[in-house]
Amino acid sequence: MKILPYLPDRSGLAYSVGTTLDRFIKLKQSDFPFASGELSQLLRDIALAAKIVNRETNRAGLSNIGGAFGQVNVQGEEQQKLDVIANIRFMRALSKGGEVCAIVSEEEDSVIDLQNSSGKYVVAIDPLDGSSNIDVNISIGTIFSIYRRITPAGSPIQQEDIMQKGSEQVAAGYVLYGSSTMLVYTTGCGVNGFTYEQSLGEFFLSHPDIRAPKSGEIYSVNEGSQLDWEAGIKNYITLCKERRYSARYIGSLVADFHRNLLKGGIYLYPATKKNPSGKLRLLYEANALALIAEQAGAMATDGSRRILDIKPTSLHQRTPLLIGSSEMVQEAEAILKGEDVKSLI
Ligand code: AHM
Ligand code: MG
Repeated sequence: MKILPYLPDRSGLAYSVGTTLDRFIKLKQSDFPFASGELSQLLRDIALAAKIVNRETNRAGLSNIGGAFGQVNVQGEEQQKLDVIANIRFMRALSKGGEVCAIVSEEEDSVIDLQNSSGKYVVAIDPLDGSSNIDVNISIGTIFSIYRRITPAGSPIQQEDIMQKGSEQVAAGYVLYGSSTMLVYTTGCGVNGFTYEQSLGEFFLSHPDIRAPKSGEIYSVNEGSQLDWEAGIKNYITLCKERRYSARYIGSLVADFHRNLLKGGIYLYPATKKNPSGKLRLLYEANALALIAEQAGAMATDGSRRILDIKPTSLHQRTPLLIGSSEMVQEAEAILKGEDVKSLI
């Protein structure tokens, strides 16, 4: 009898396409010699909640969970039923694990103290972003930021634990519930994307080490607000049109960001007369995507400052956001500052 040894291809085994998220997290953990495994567990908890939210969004049309919930959140926006459901799912997942001591959520007025003072991490989350697209089968997303608390574990949560700059994030990511469902995250060592395989109930590495193109030919902005823009934004968008760039705007930040990250492009949500500080929230929308952008070689700014350098002063603080391919963001920022663009073109 002949016995043949099975010789698996061990080259780059750790991070090869098809690796499960769970295995990837475990392998990555060994990159940090003193890691205790809590962050890894936290990422798994988020992935589990994402699977549940994915299931809810997929069958929303059949289970009477579409439409408005009947309440407005602290920002005066009408909550959708799925916003509320996603919030509950993530709250449960994050509170059960024991790694998290406090949560900031778009759907909650105040910081949620999980009464777990031994938890090392603070999470800021938009459980379901792109509310206006929920009921019409258009891509939506979850955005999350993870911070290590500053005050010692075991003591009560303090403001300084919550109000940290984006540059202090230890991990950040998003889930895109789109034509396929993807989880994209960073722990500060590059960006990796995982596609959800529904029948197996697993996320698999599909986009290892994502690198954003330096430039692109897509601009994403709500042009319906043009009359409310400042001159700088008008000038930049005019330039995009003169160059015959493509306009692509879904109205779901995660989806617009994800496309531009892979294909090259810029997303802008500037200050407008209606929203003088922009619309998007620093803590649980802009910061996470800014970290991912930078880790992938792209950029994020509010028009004059790096997003990750902004010190938050309030929980639901808004910020203008220009994010995407580095050369495009630099050029847009220069135009906003009134610099002579001709020399830049
Ligand atoms: P939301 O958190 O209430 O869903 O709002 C955020 C969304 C982003 O996903 C999207 O890019 C933006 O709001 C769209 O806003 P607008 O309709 O003003 O263009
Ligand atoms: Mg949102």
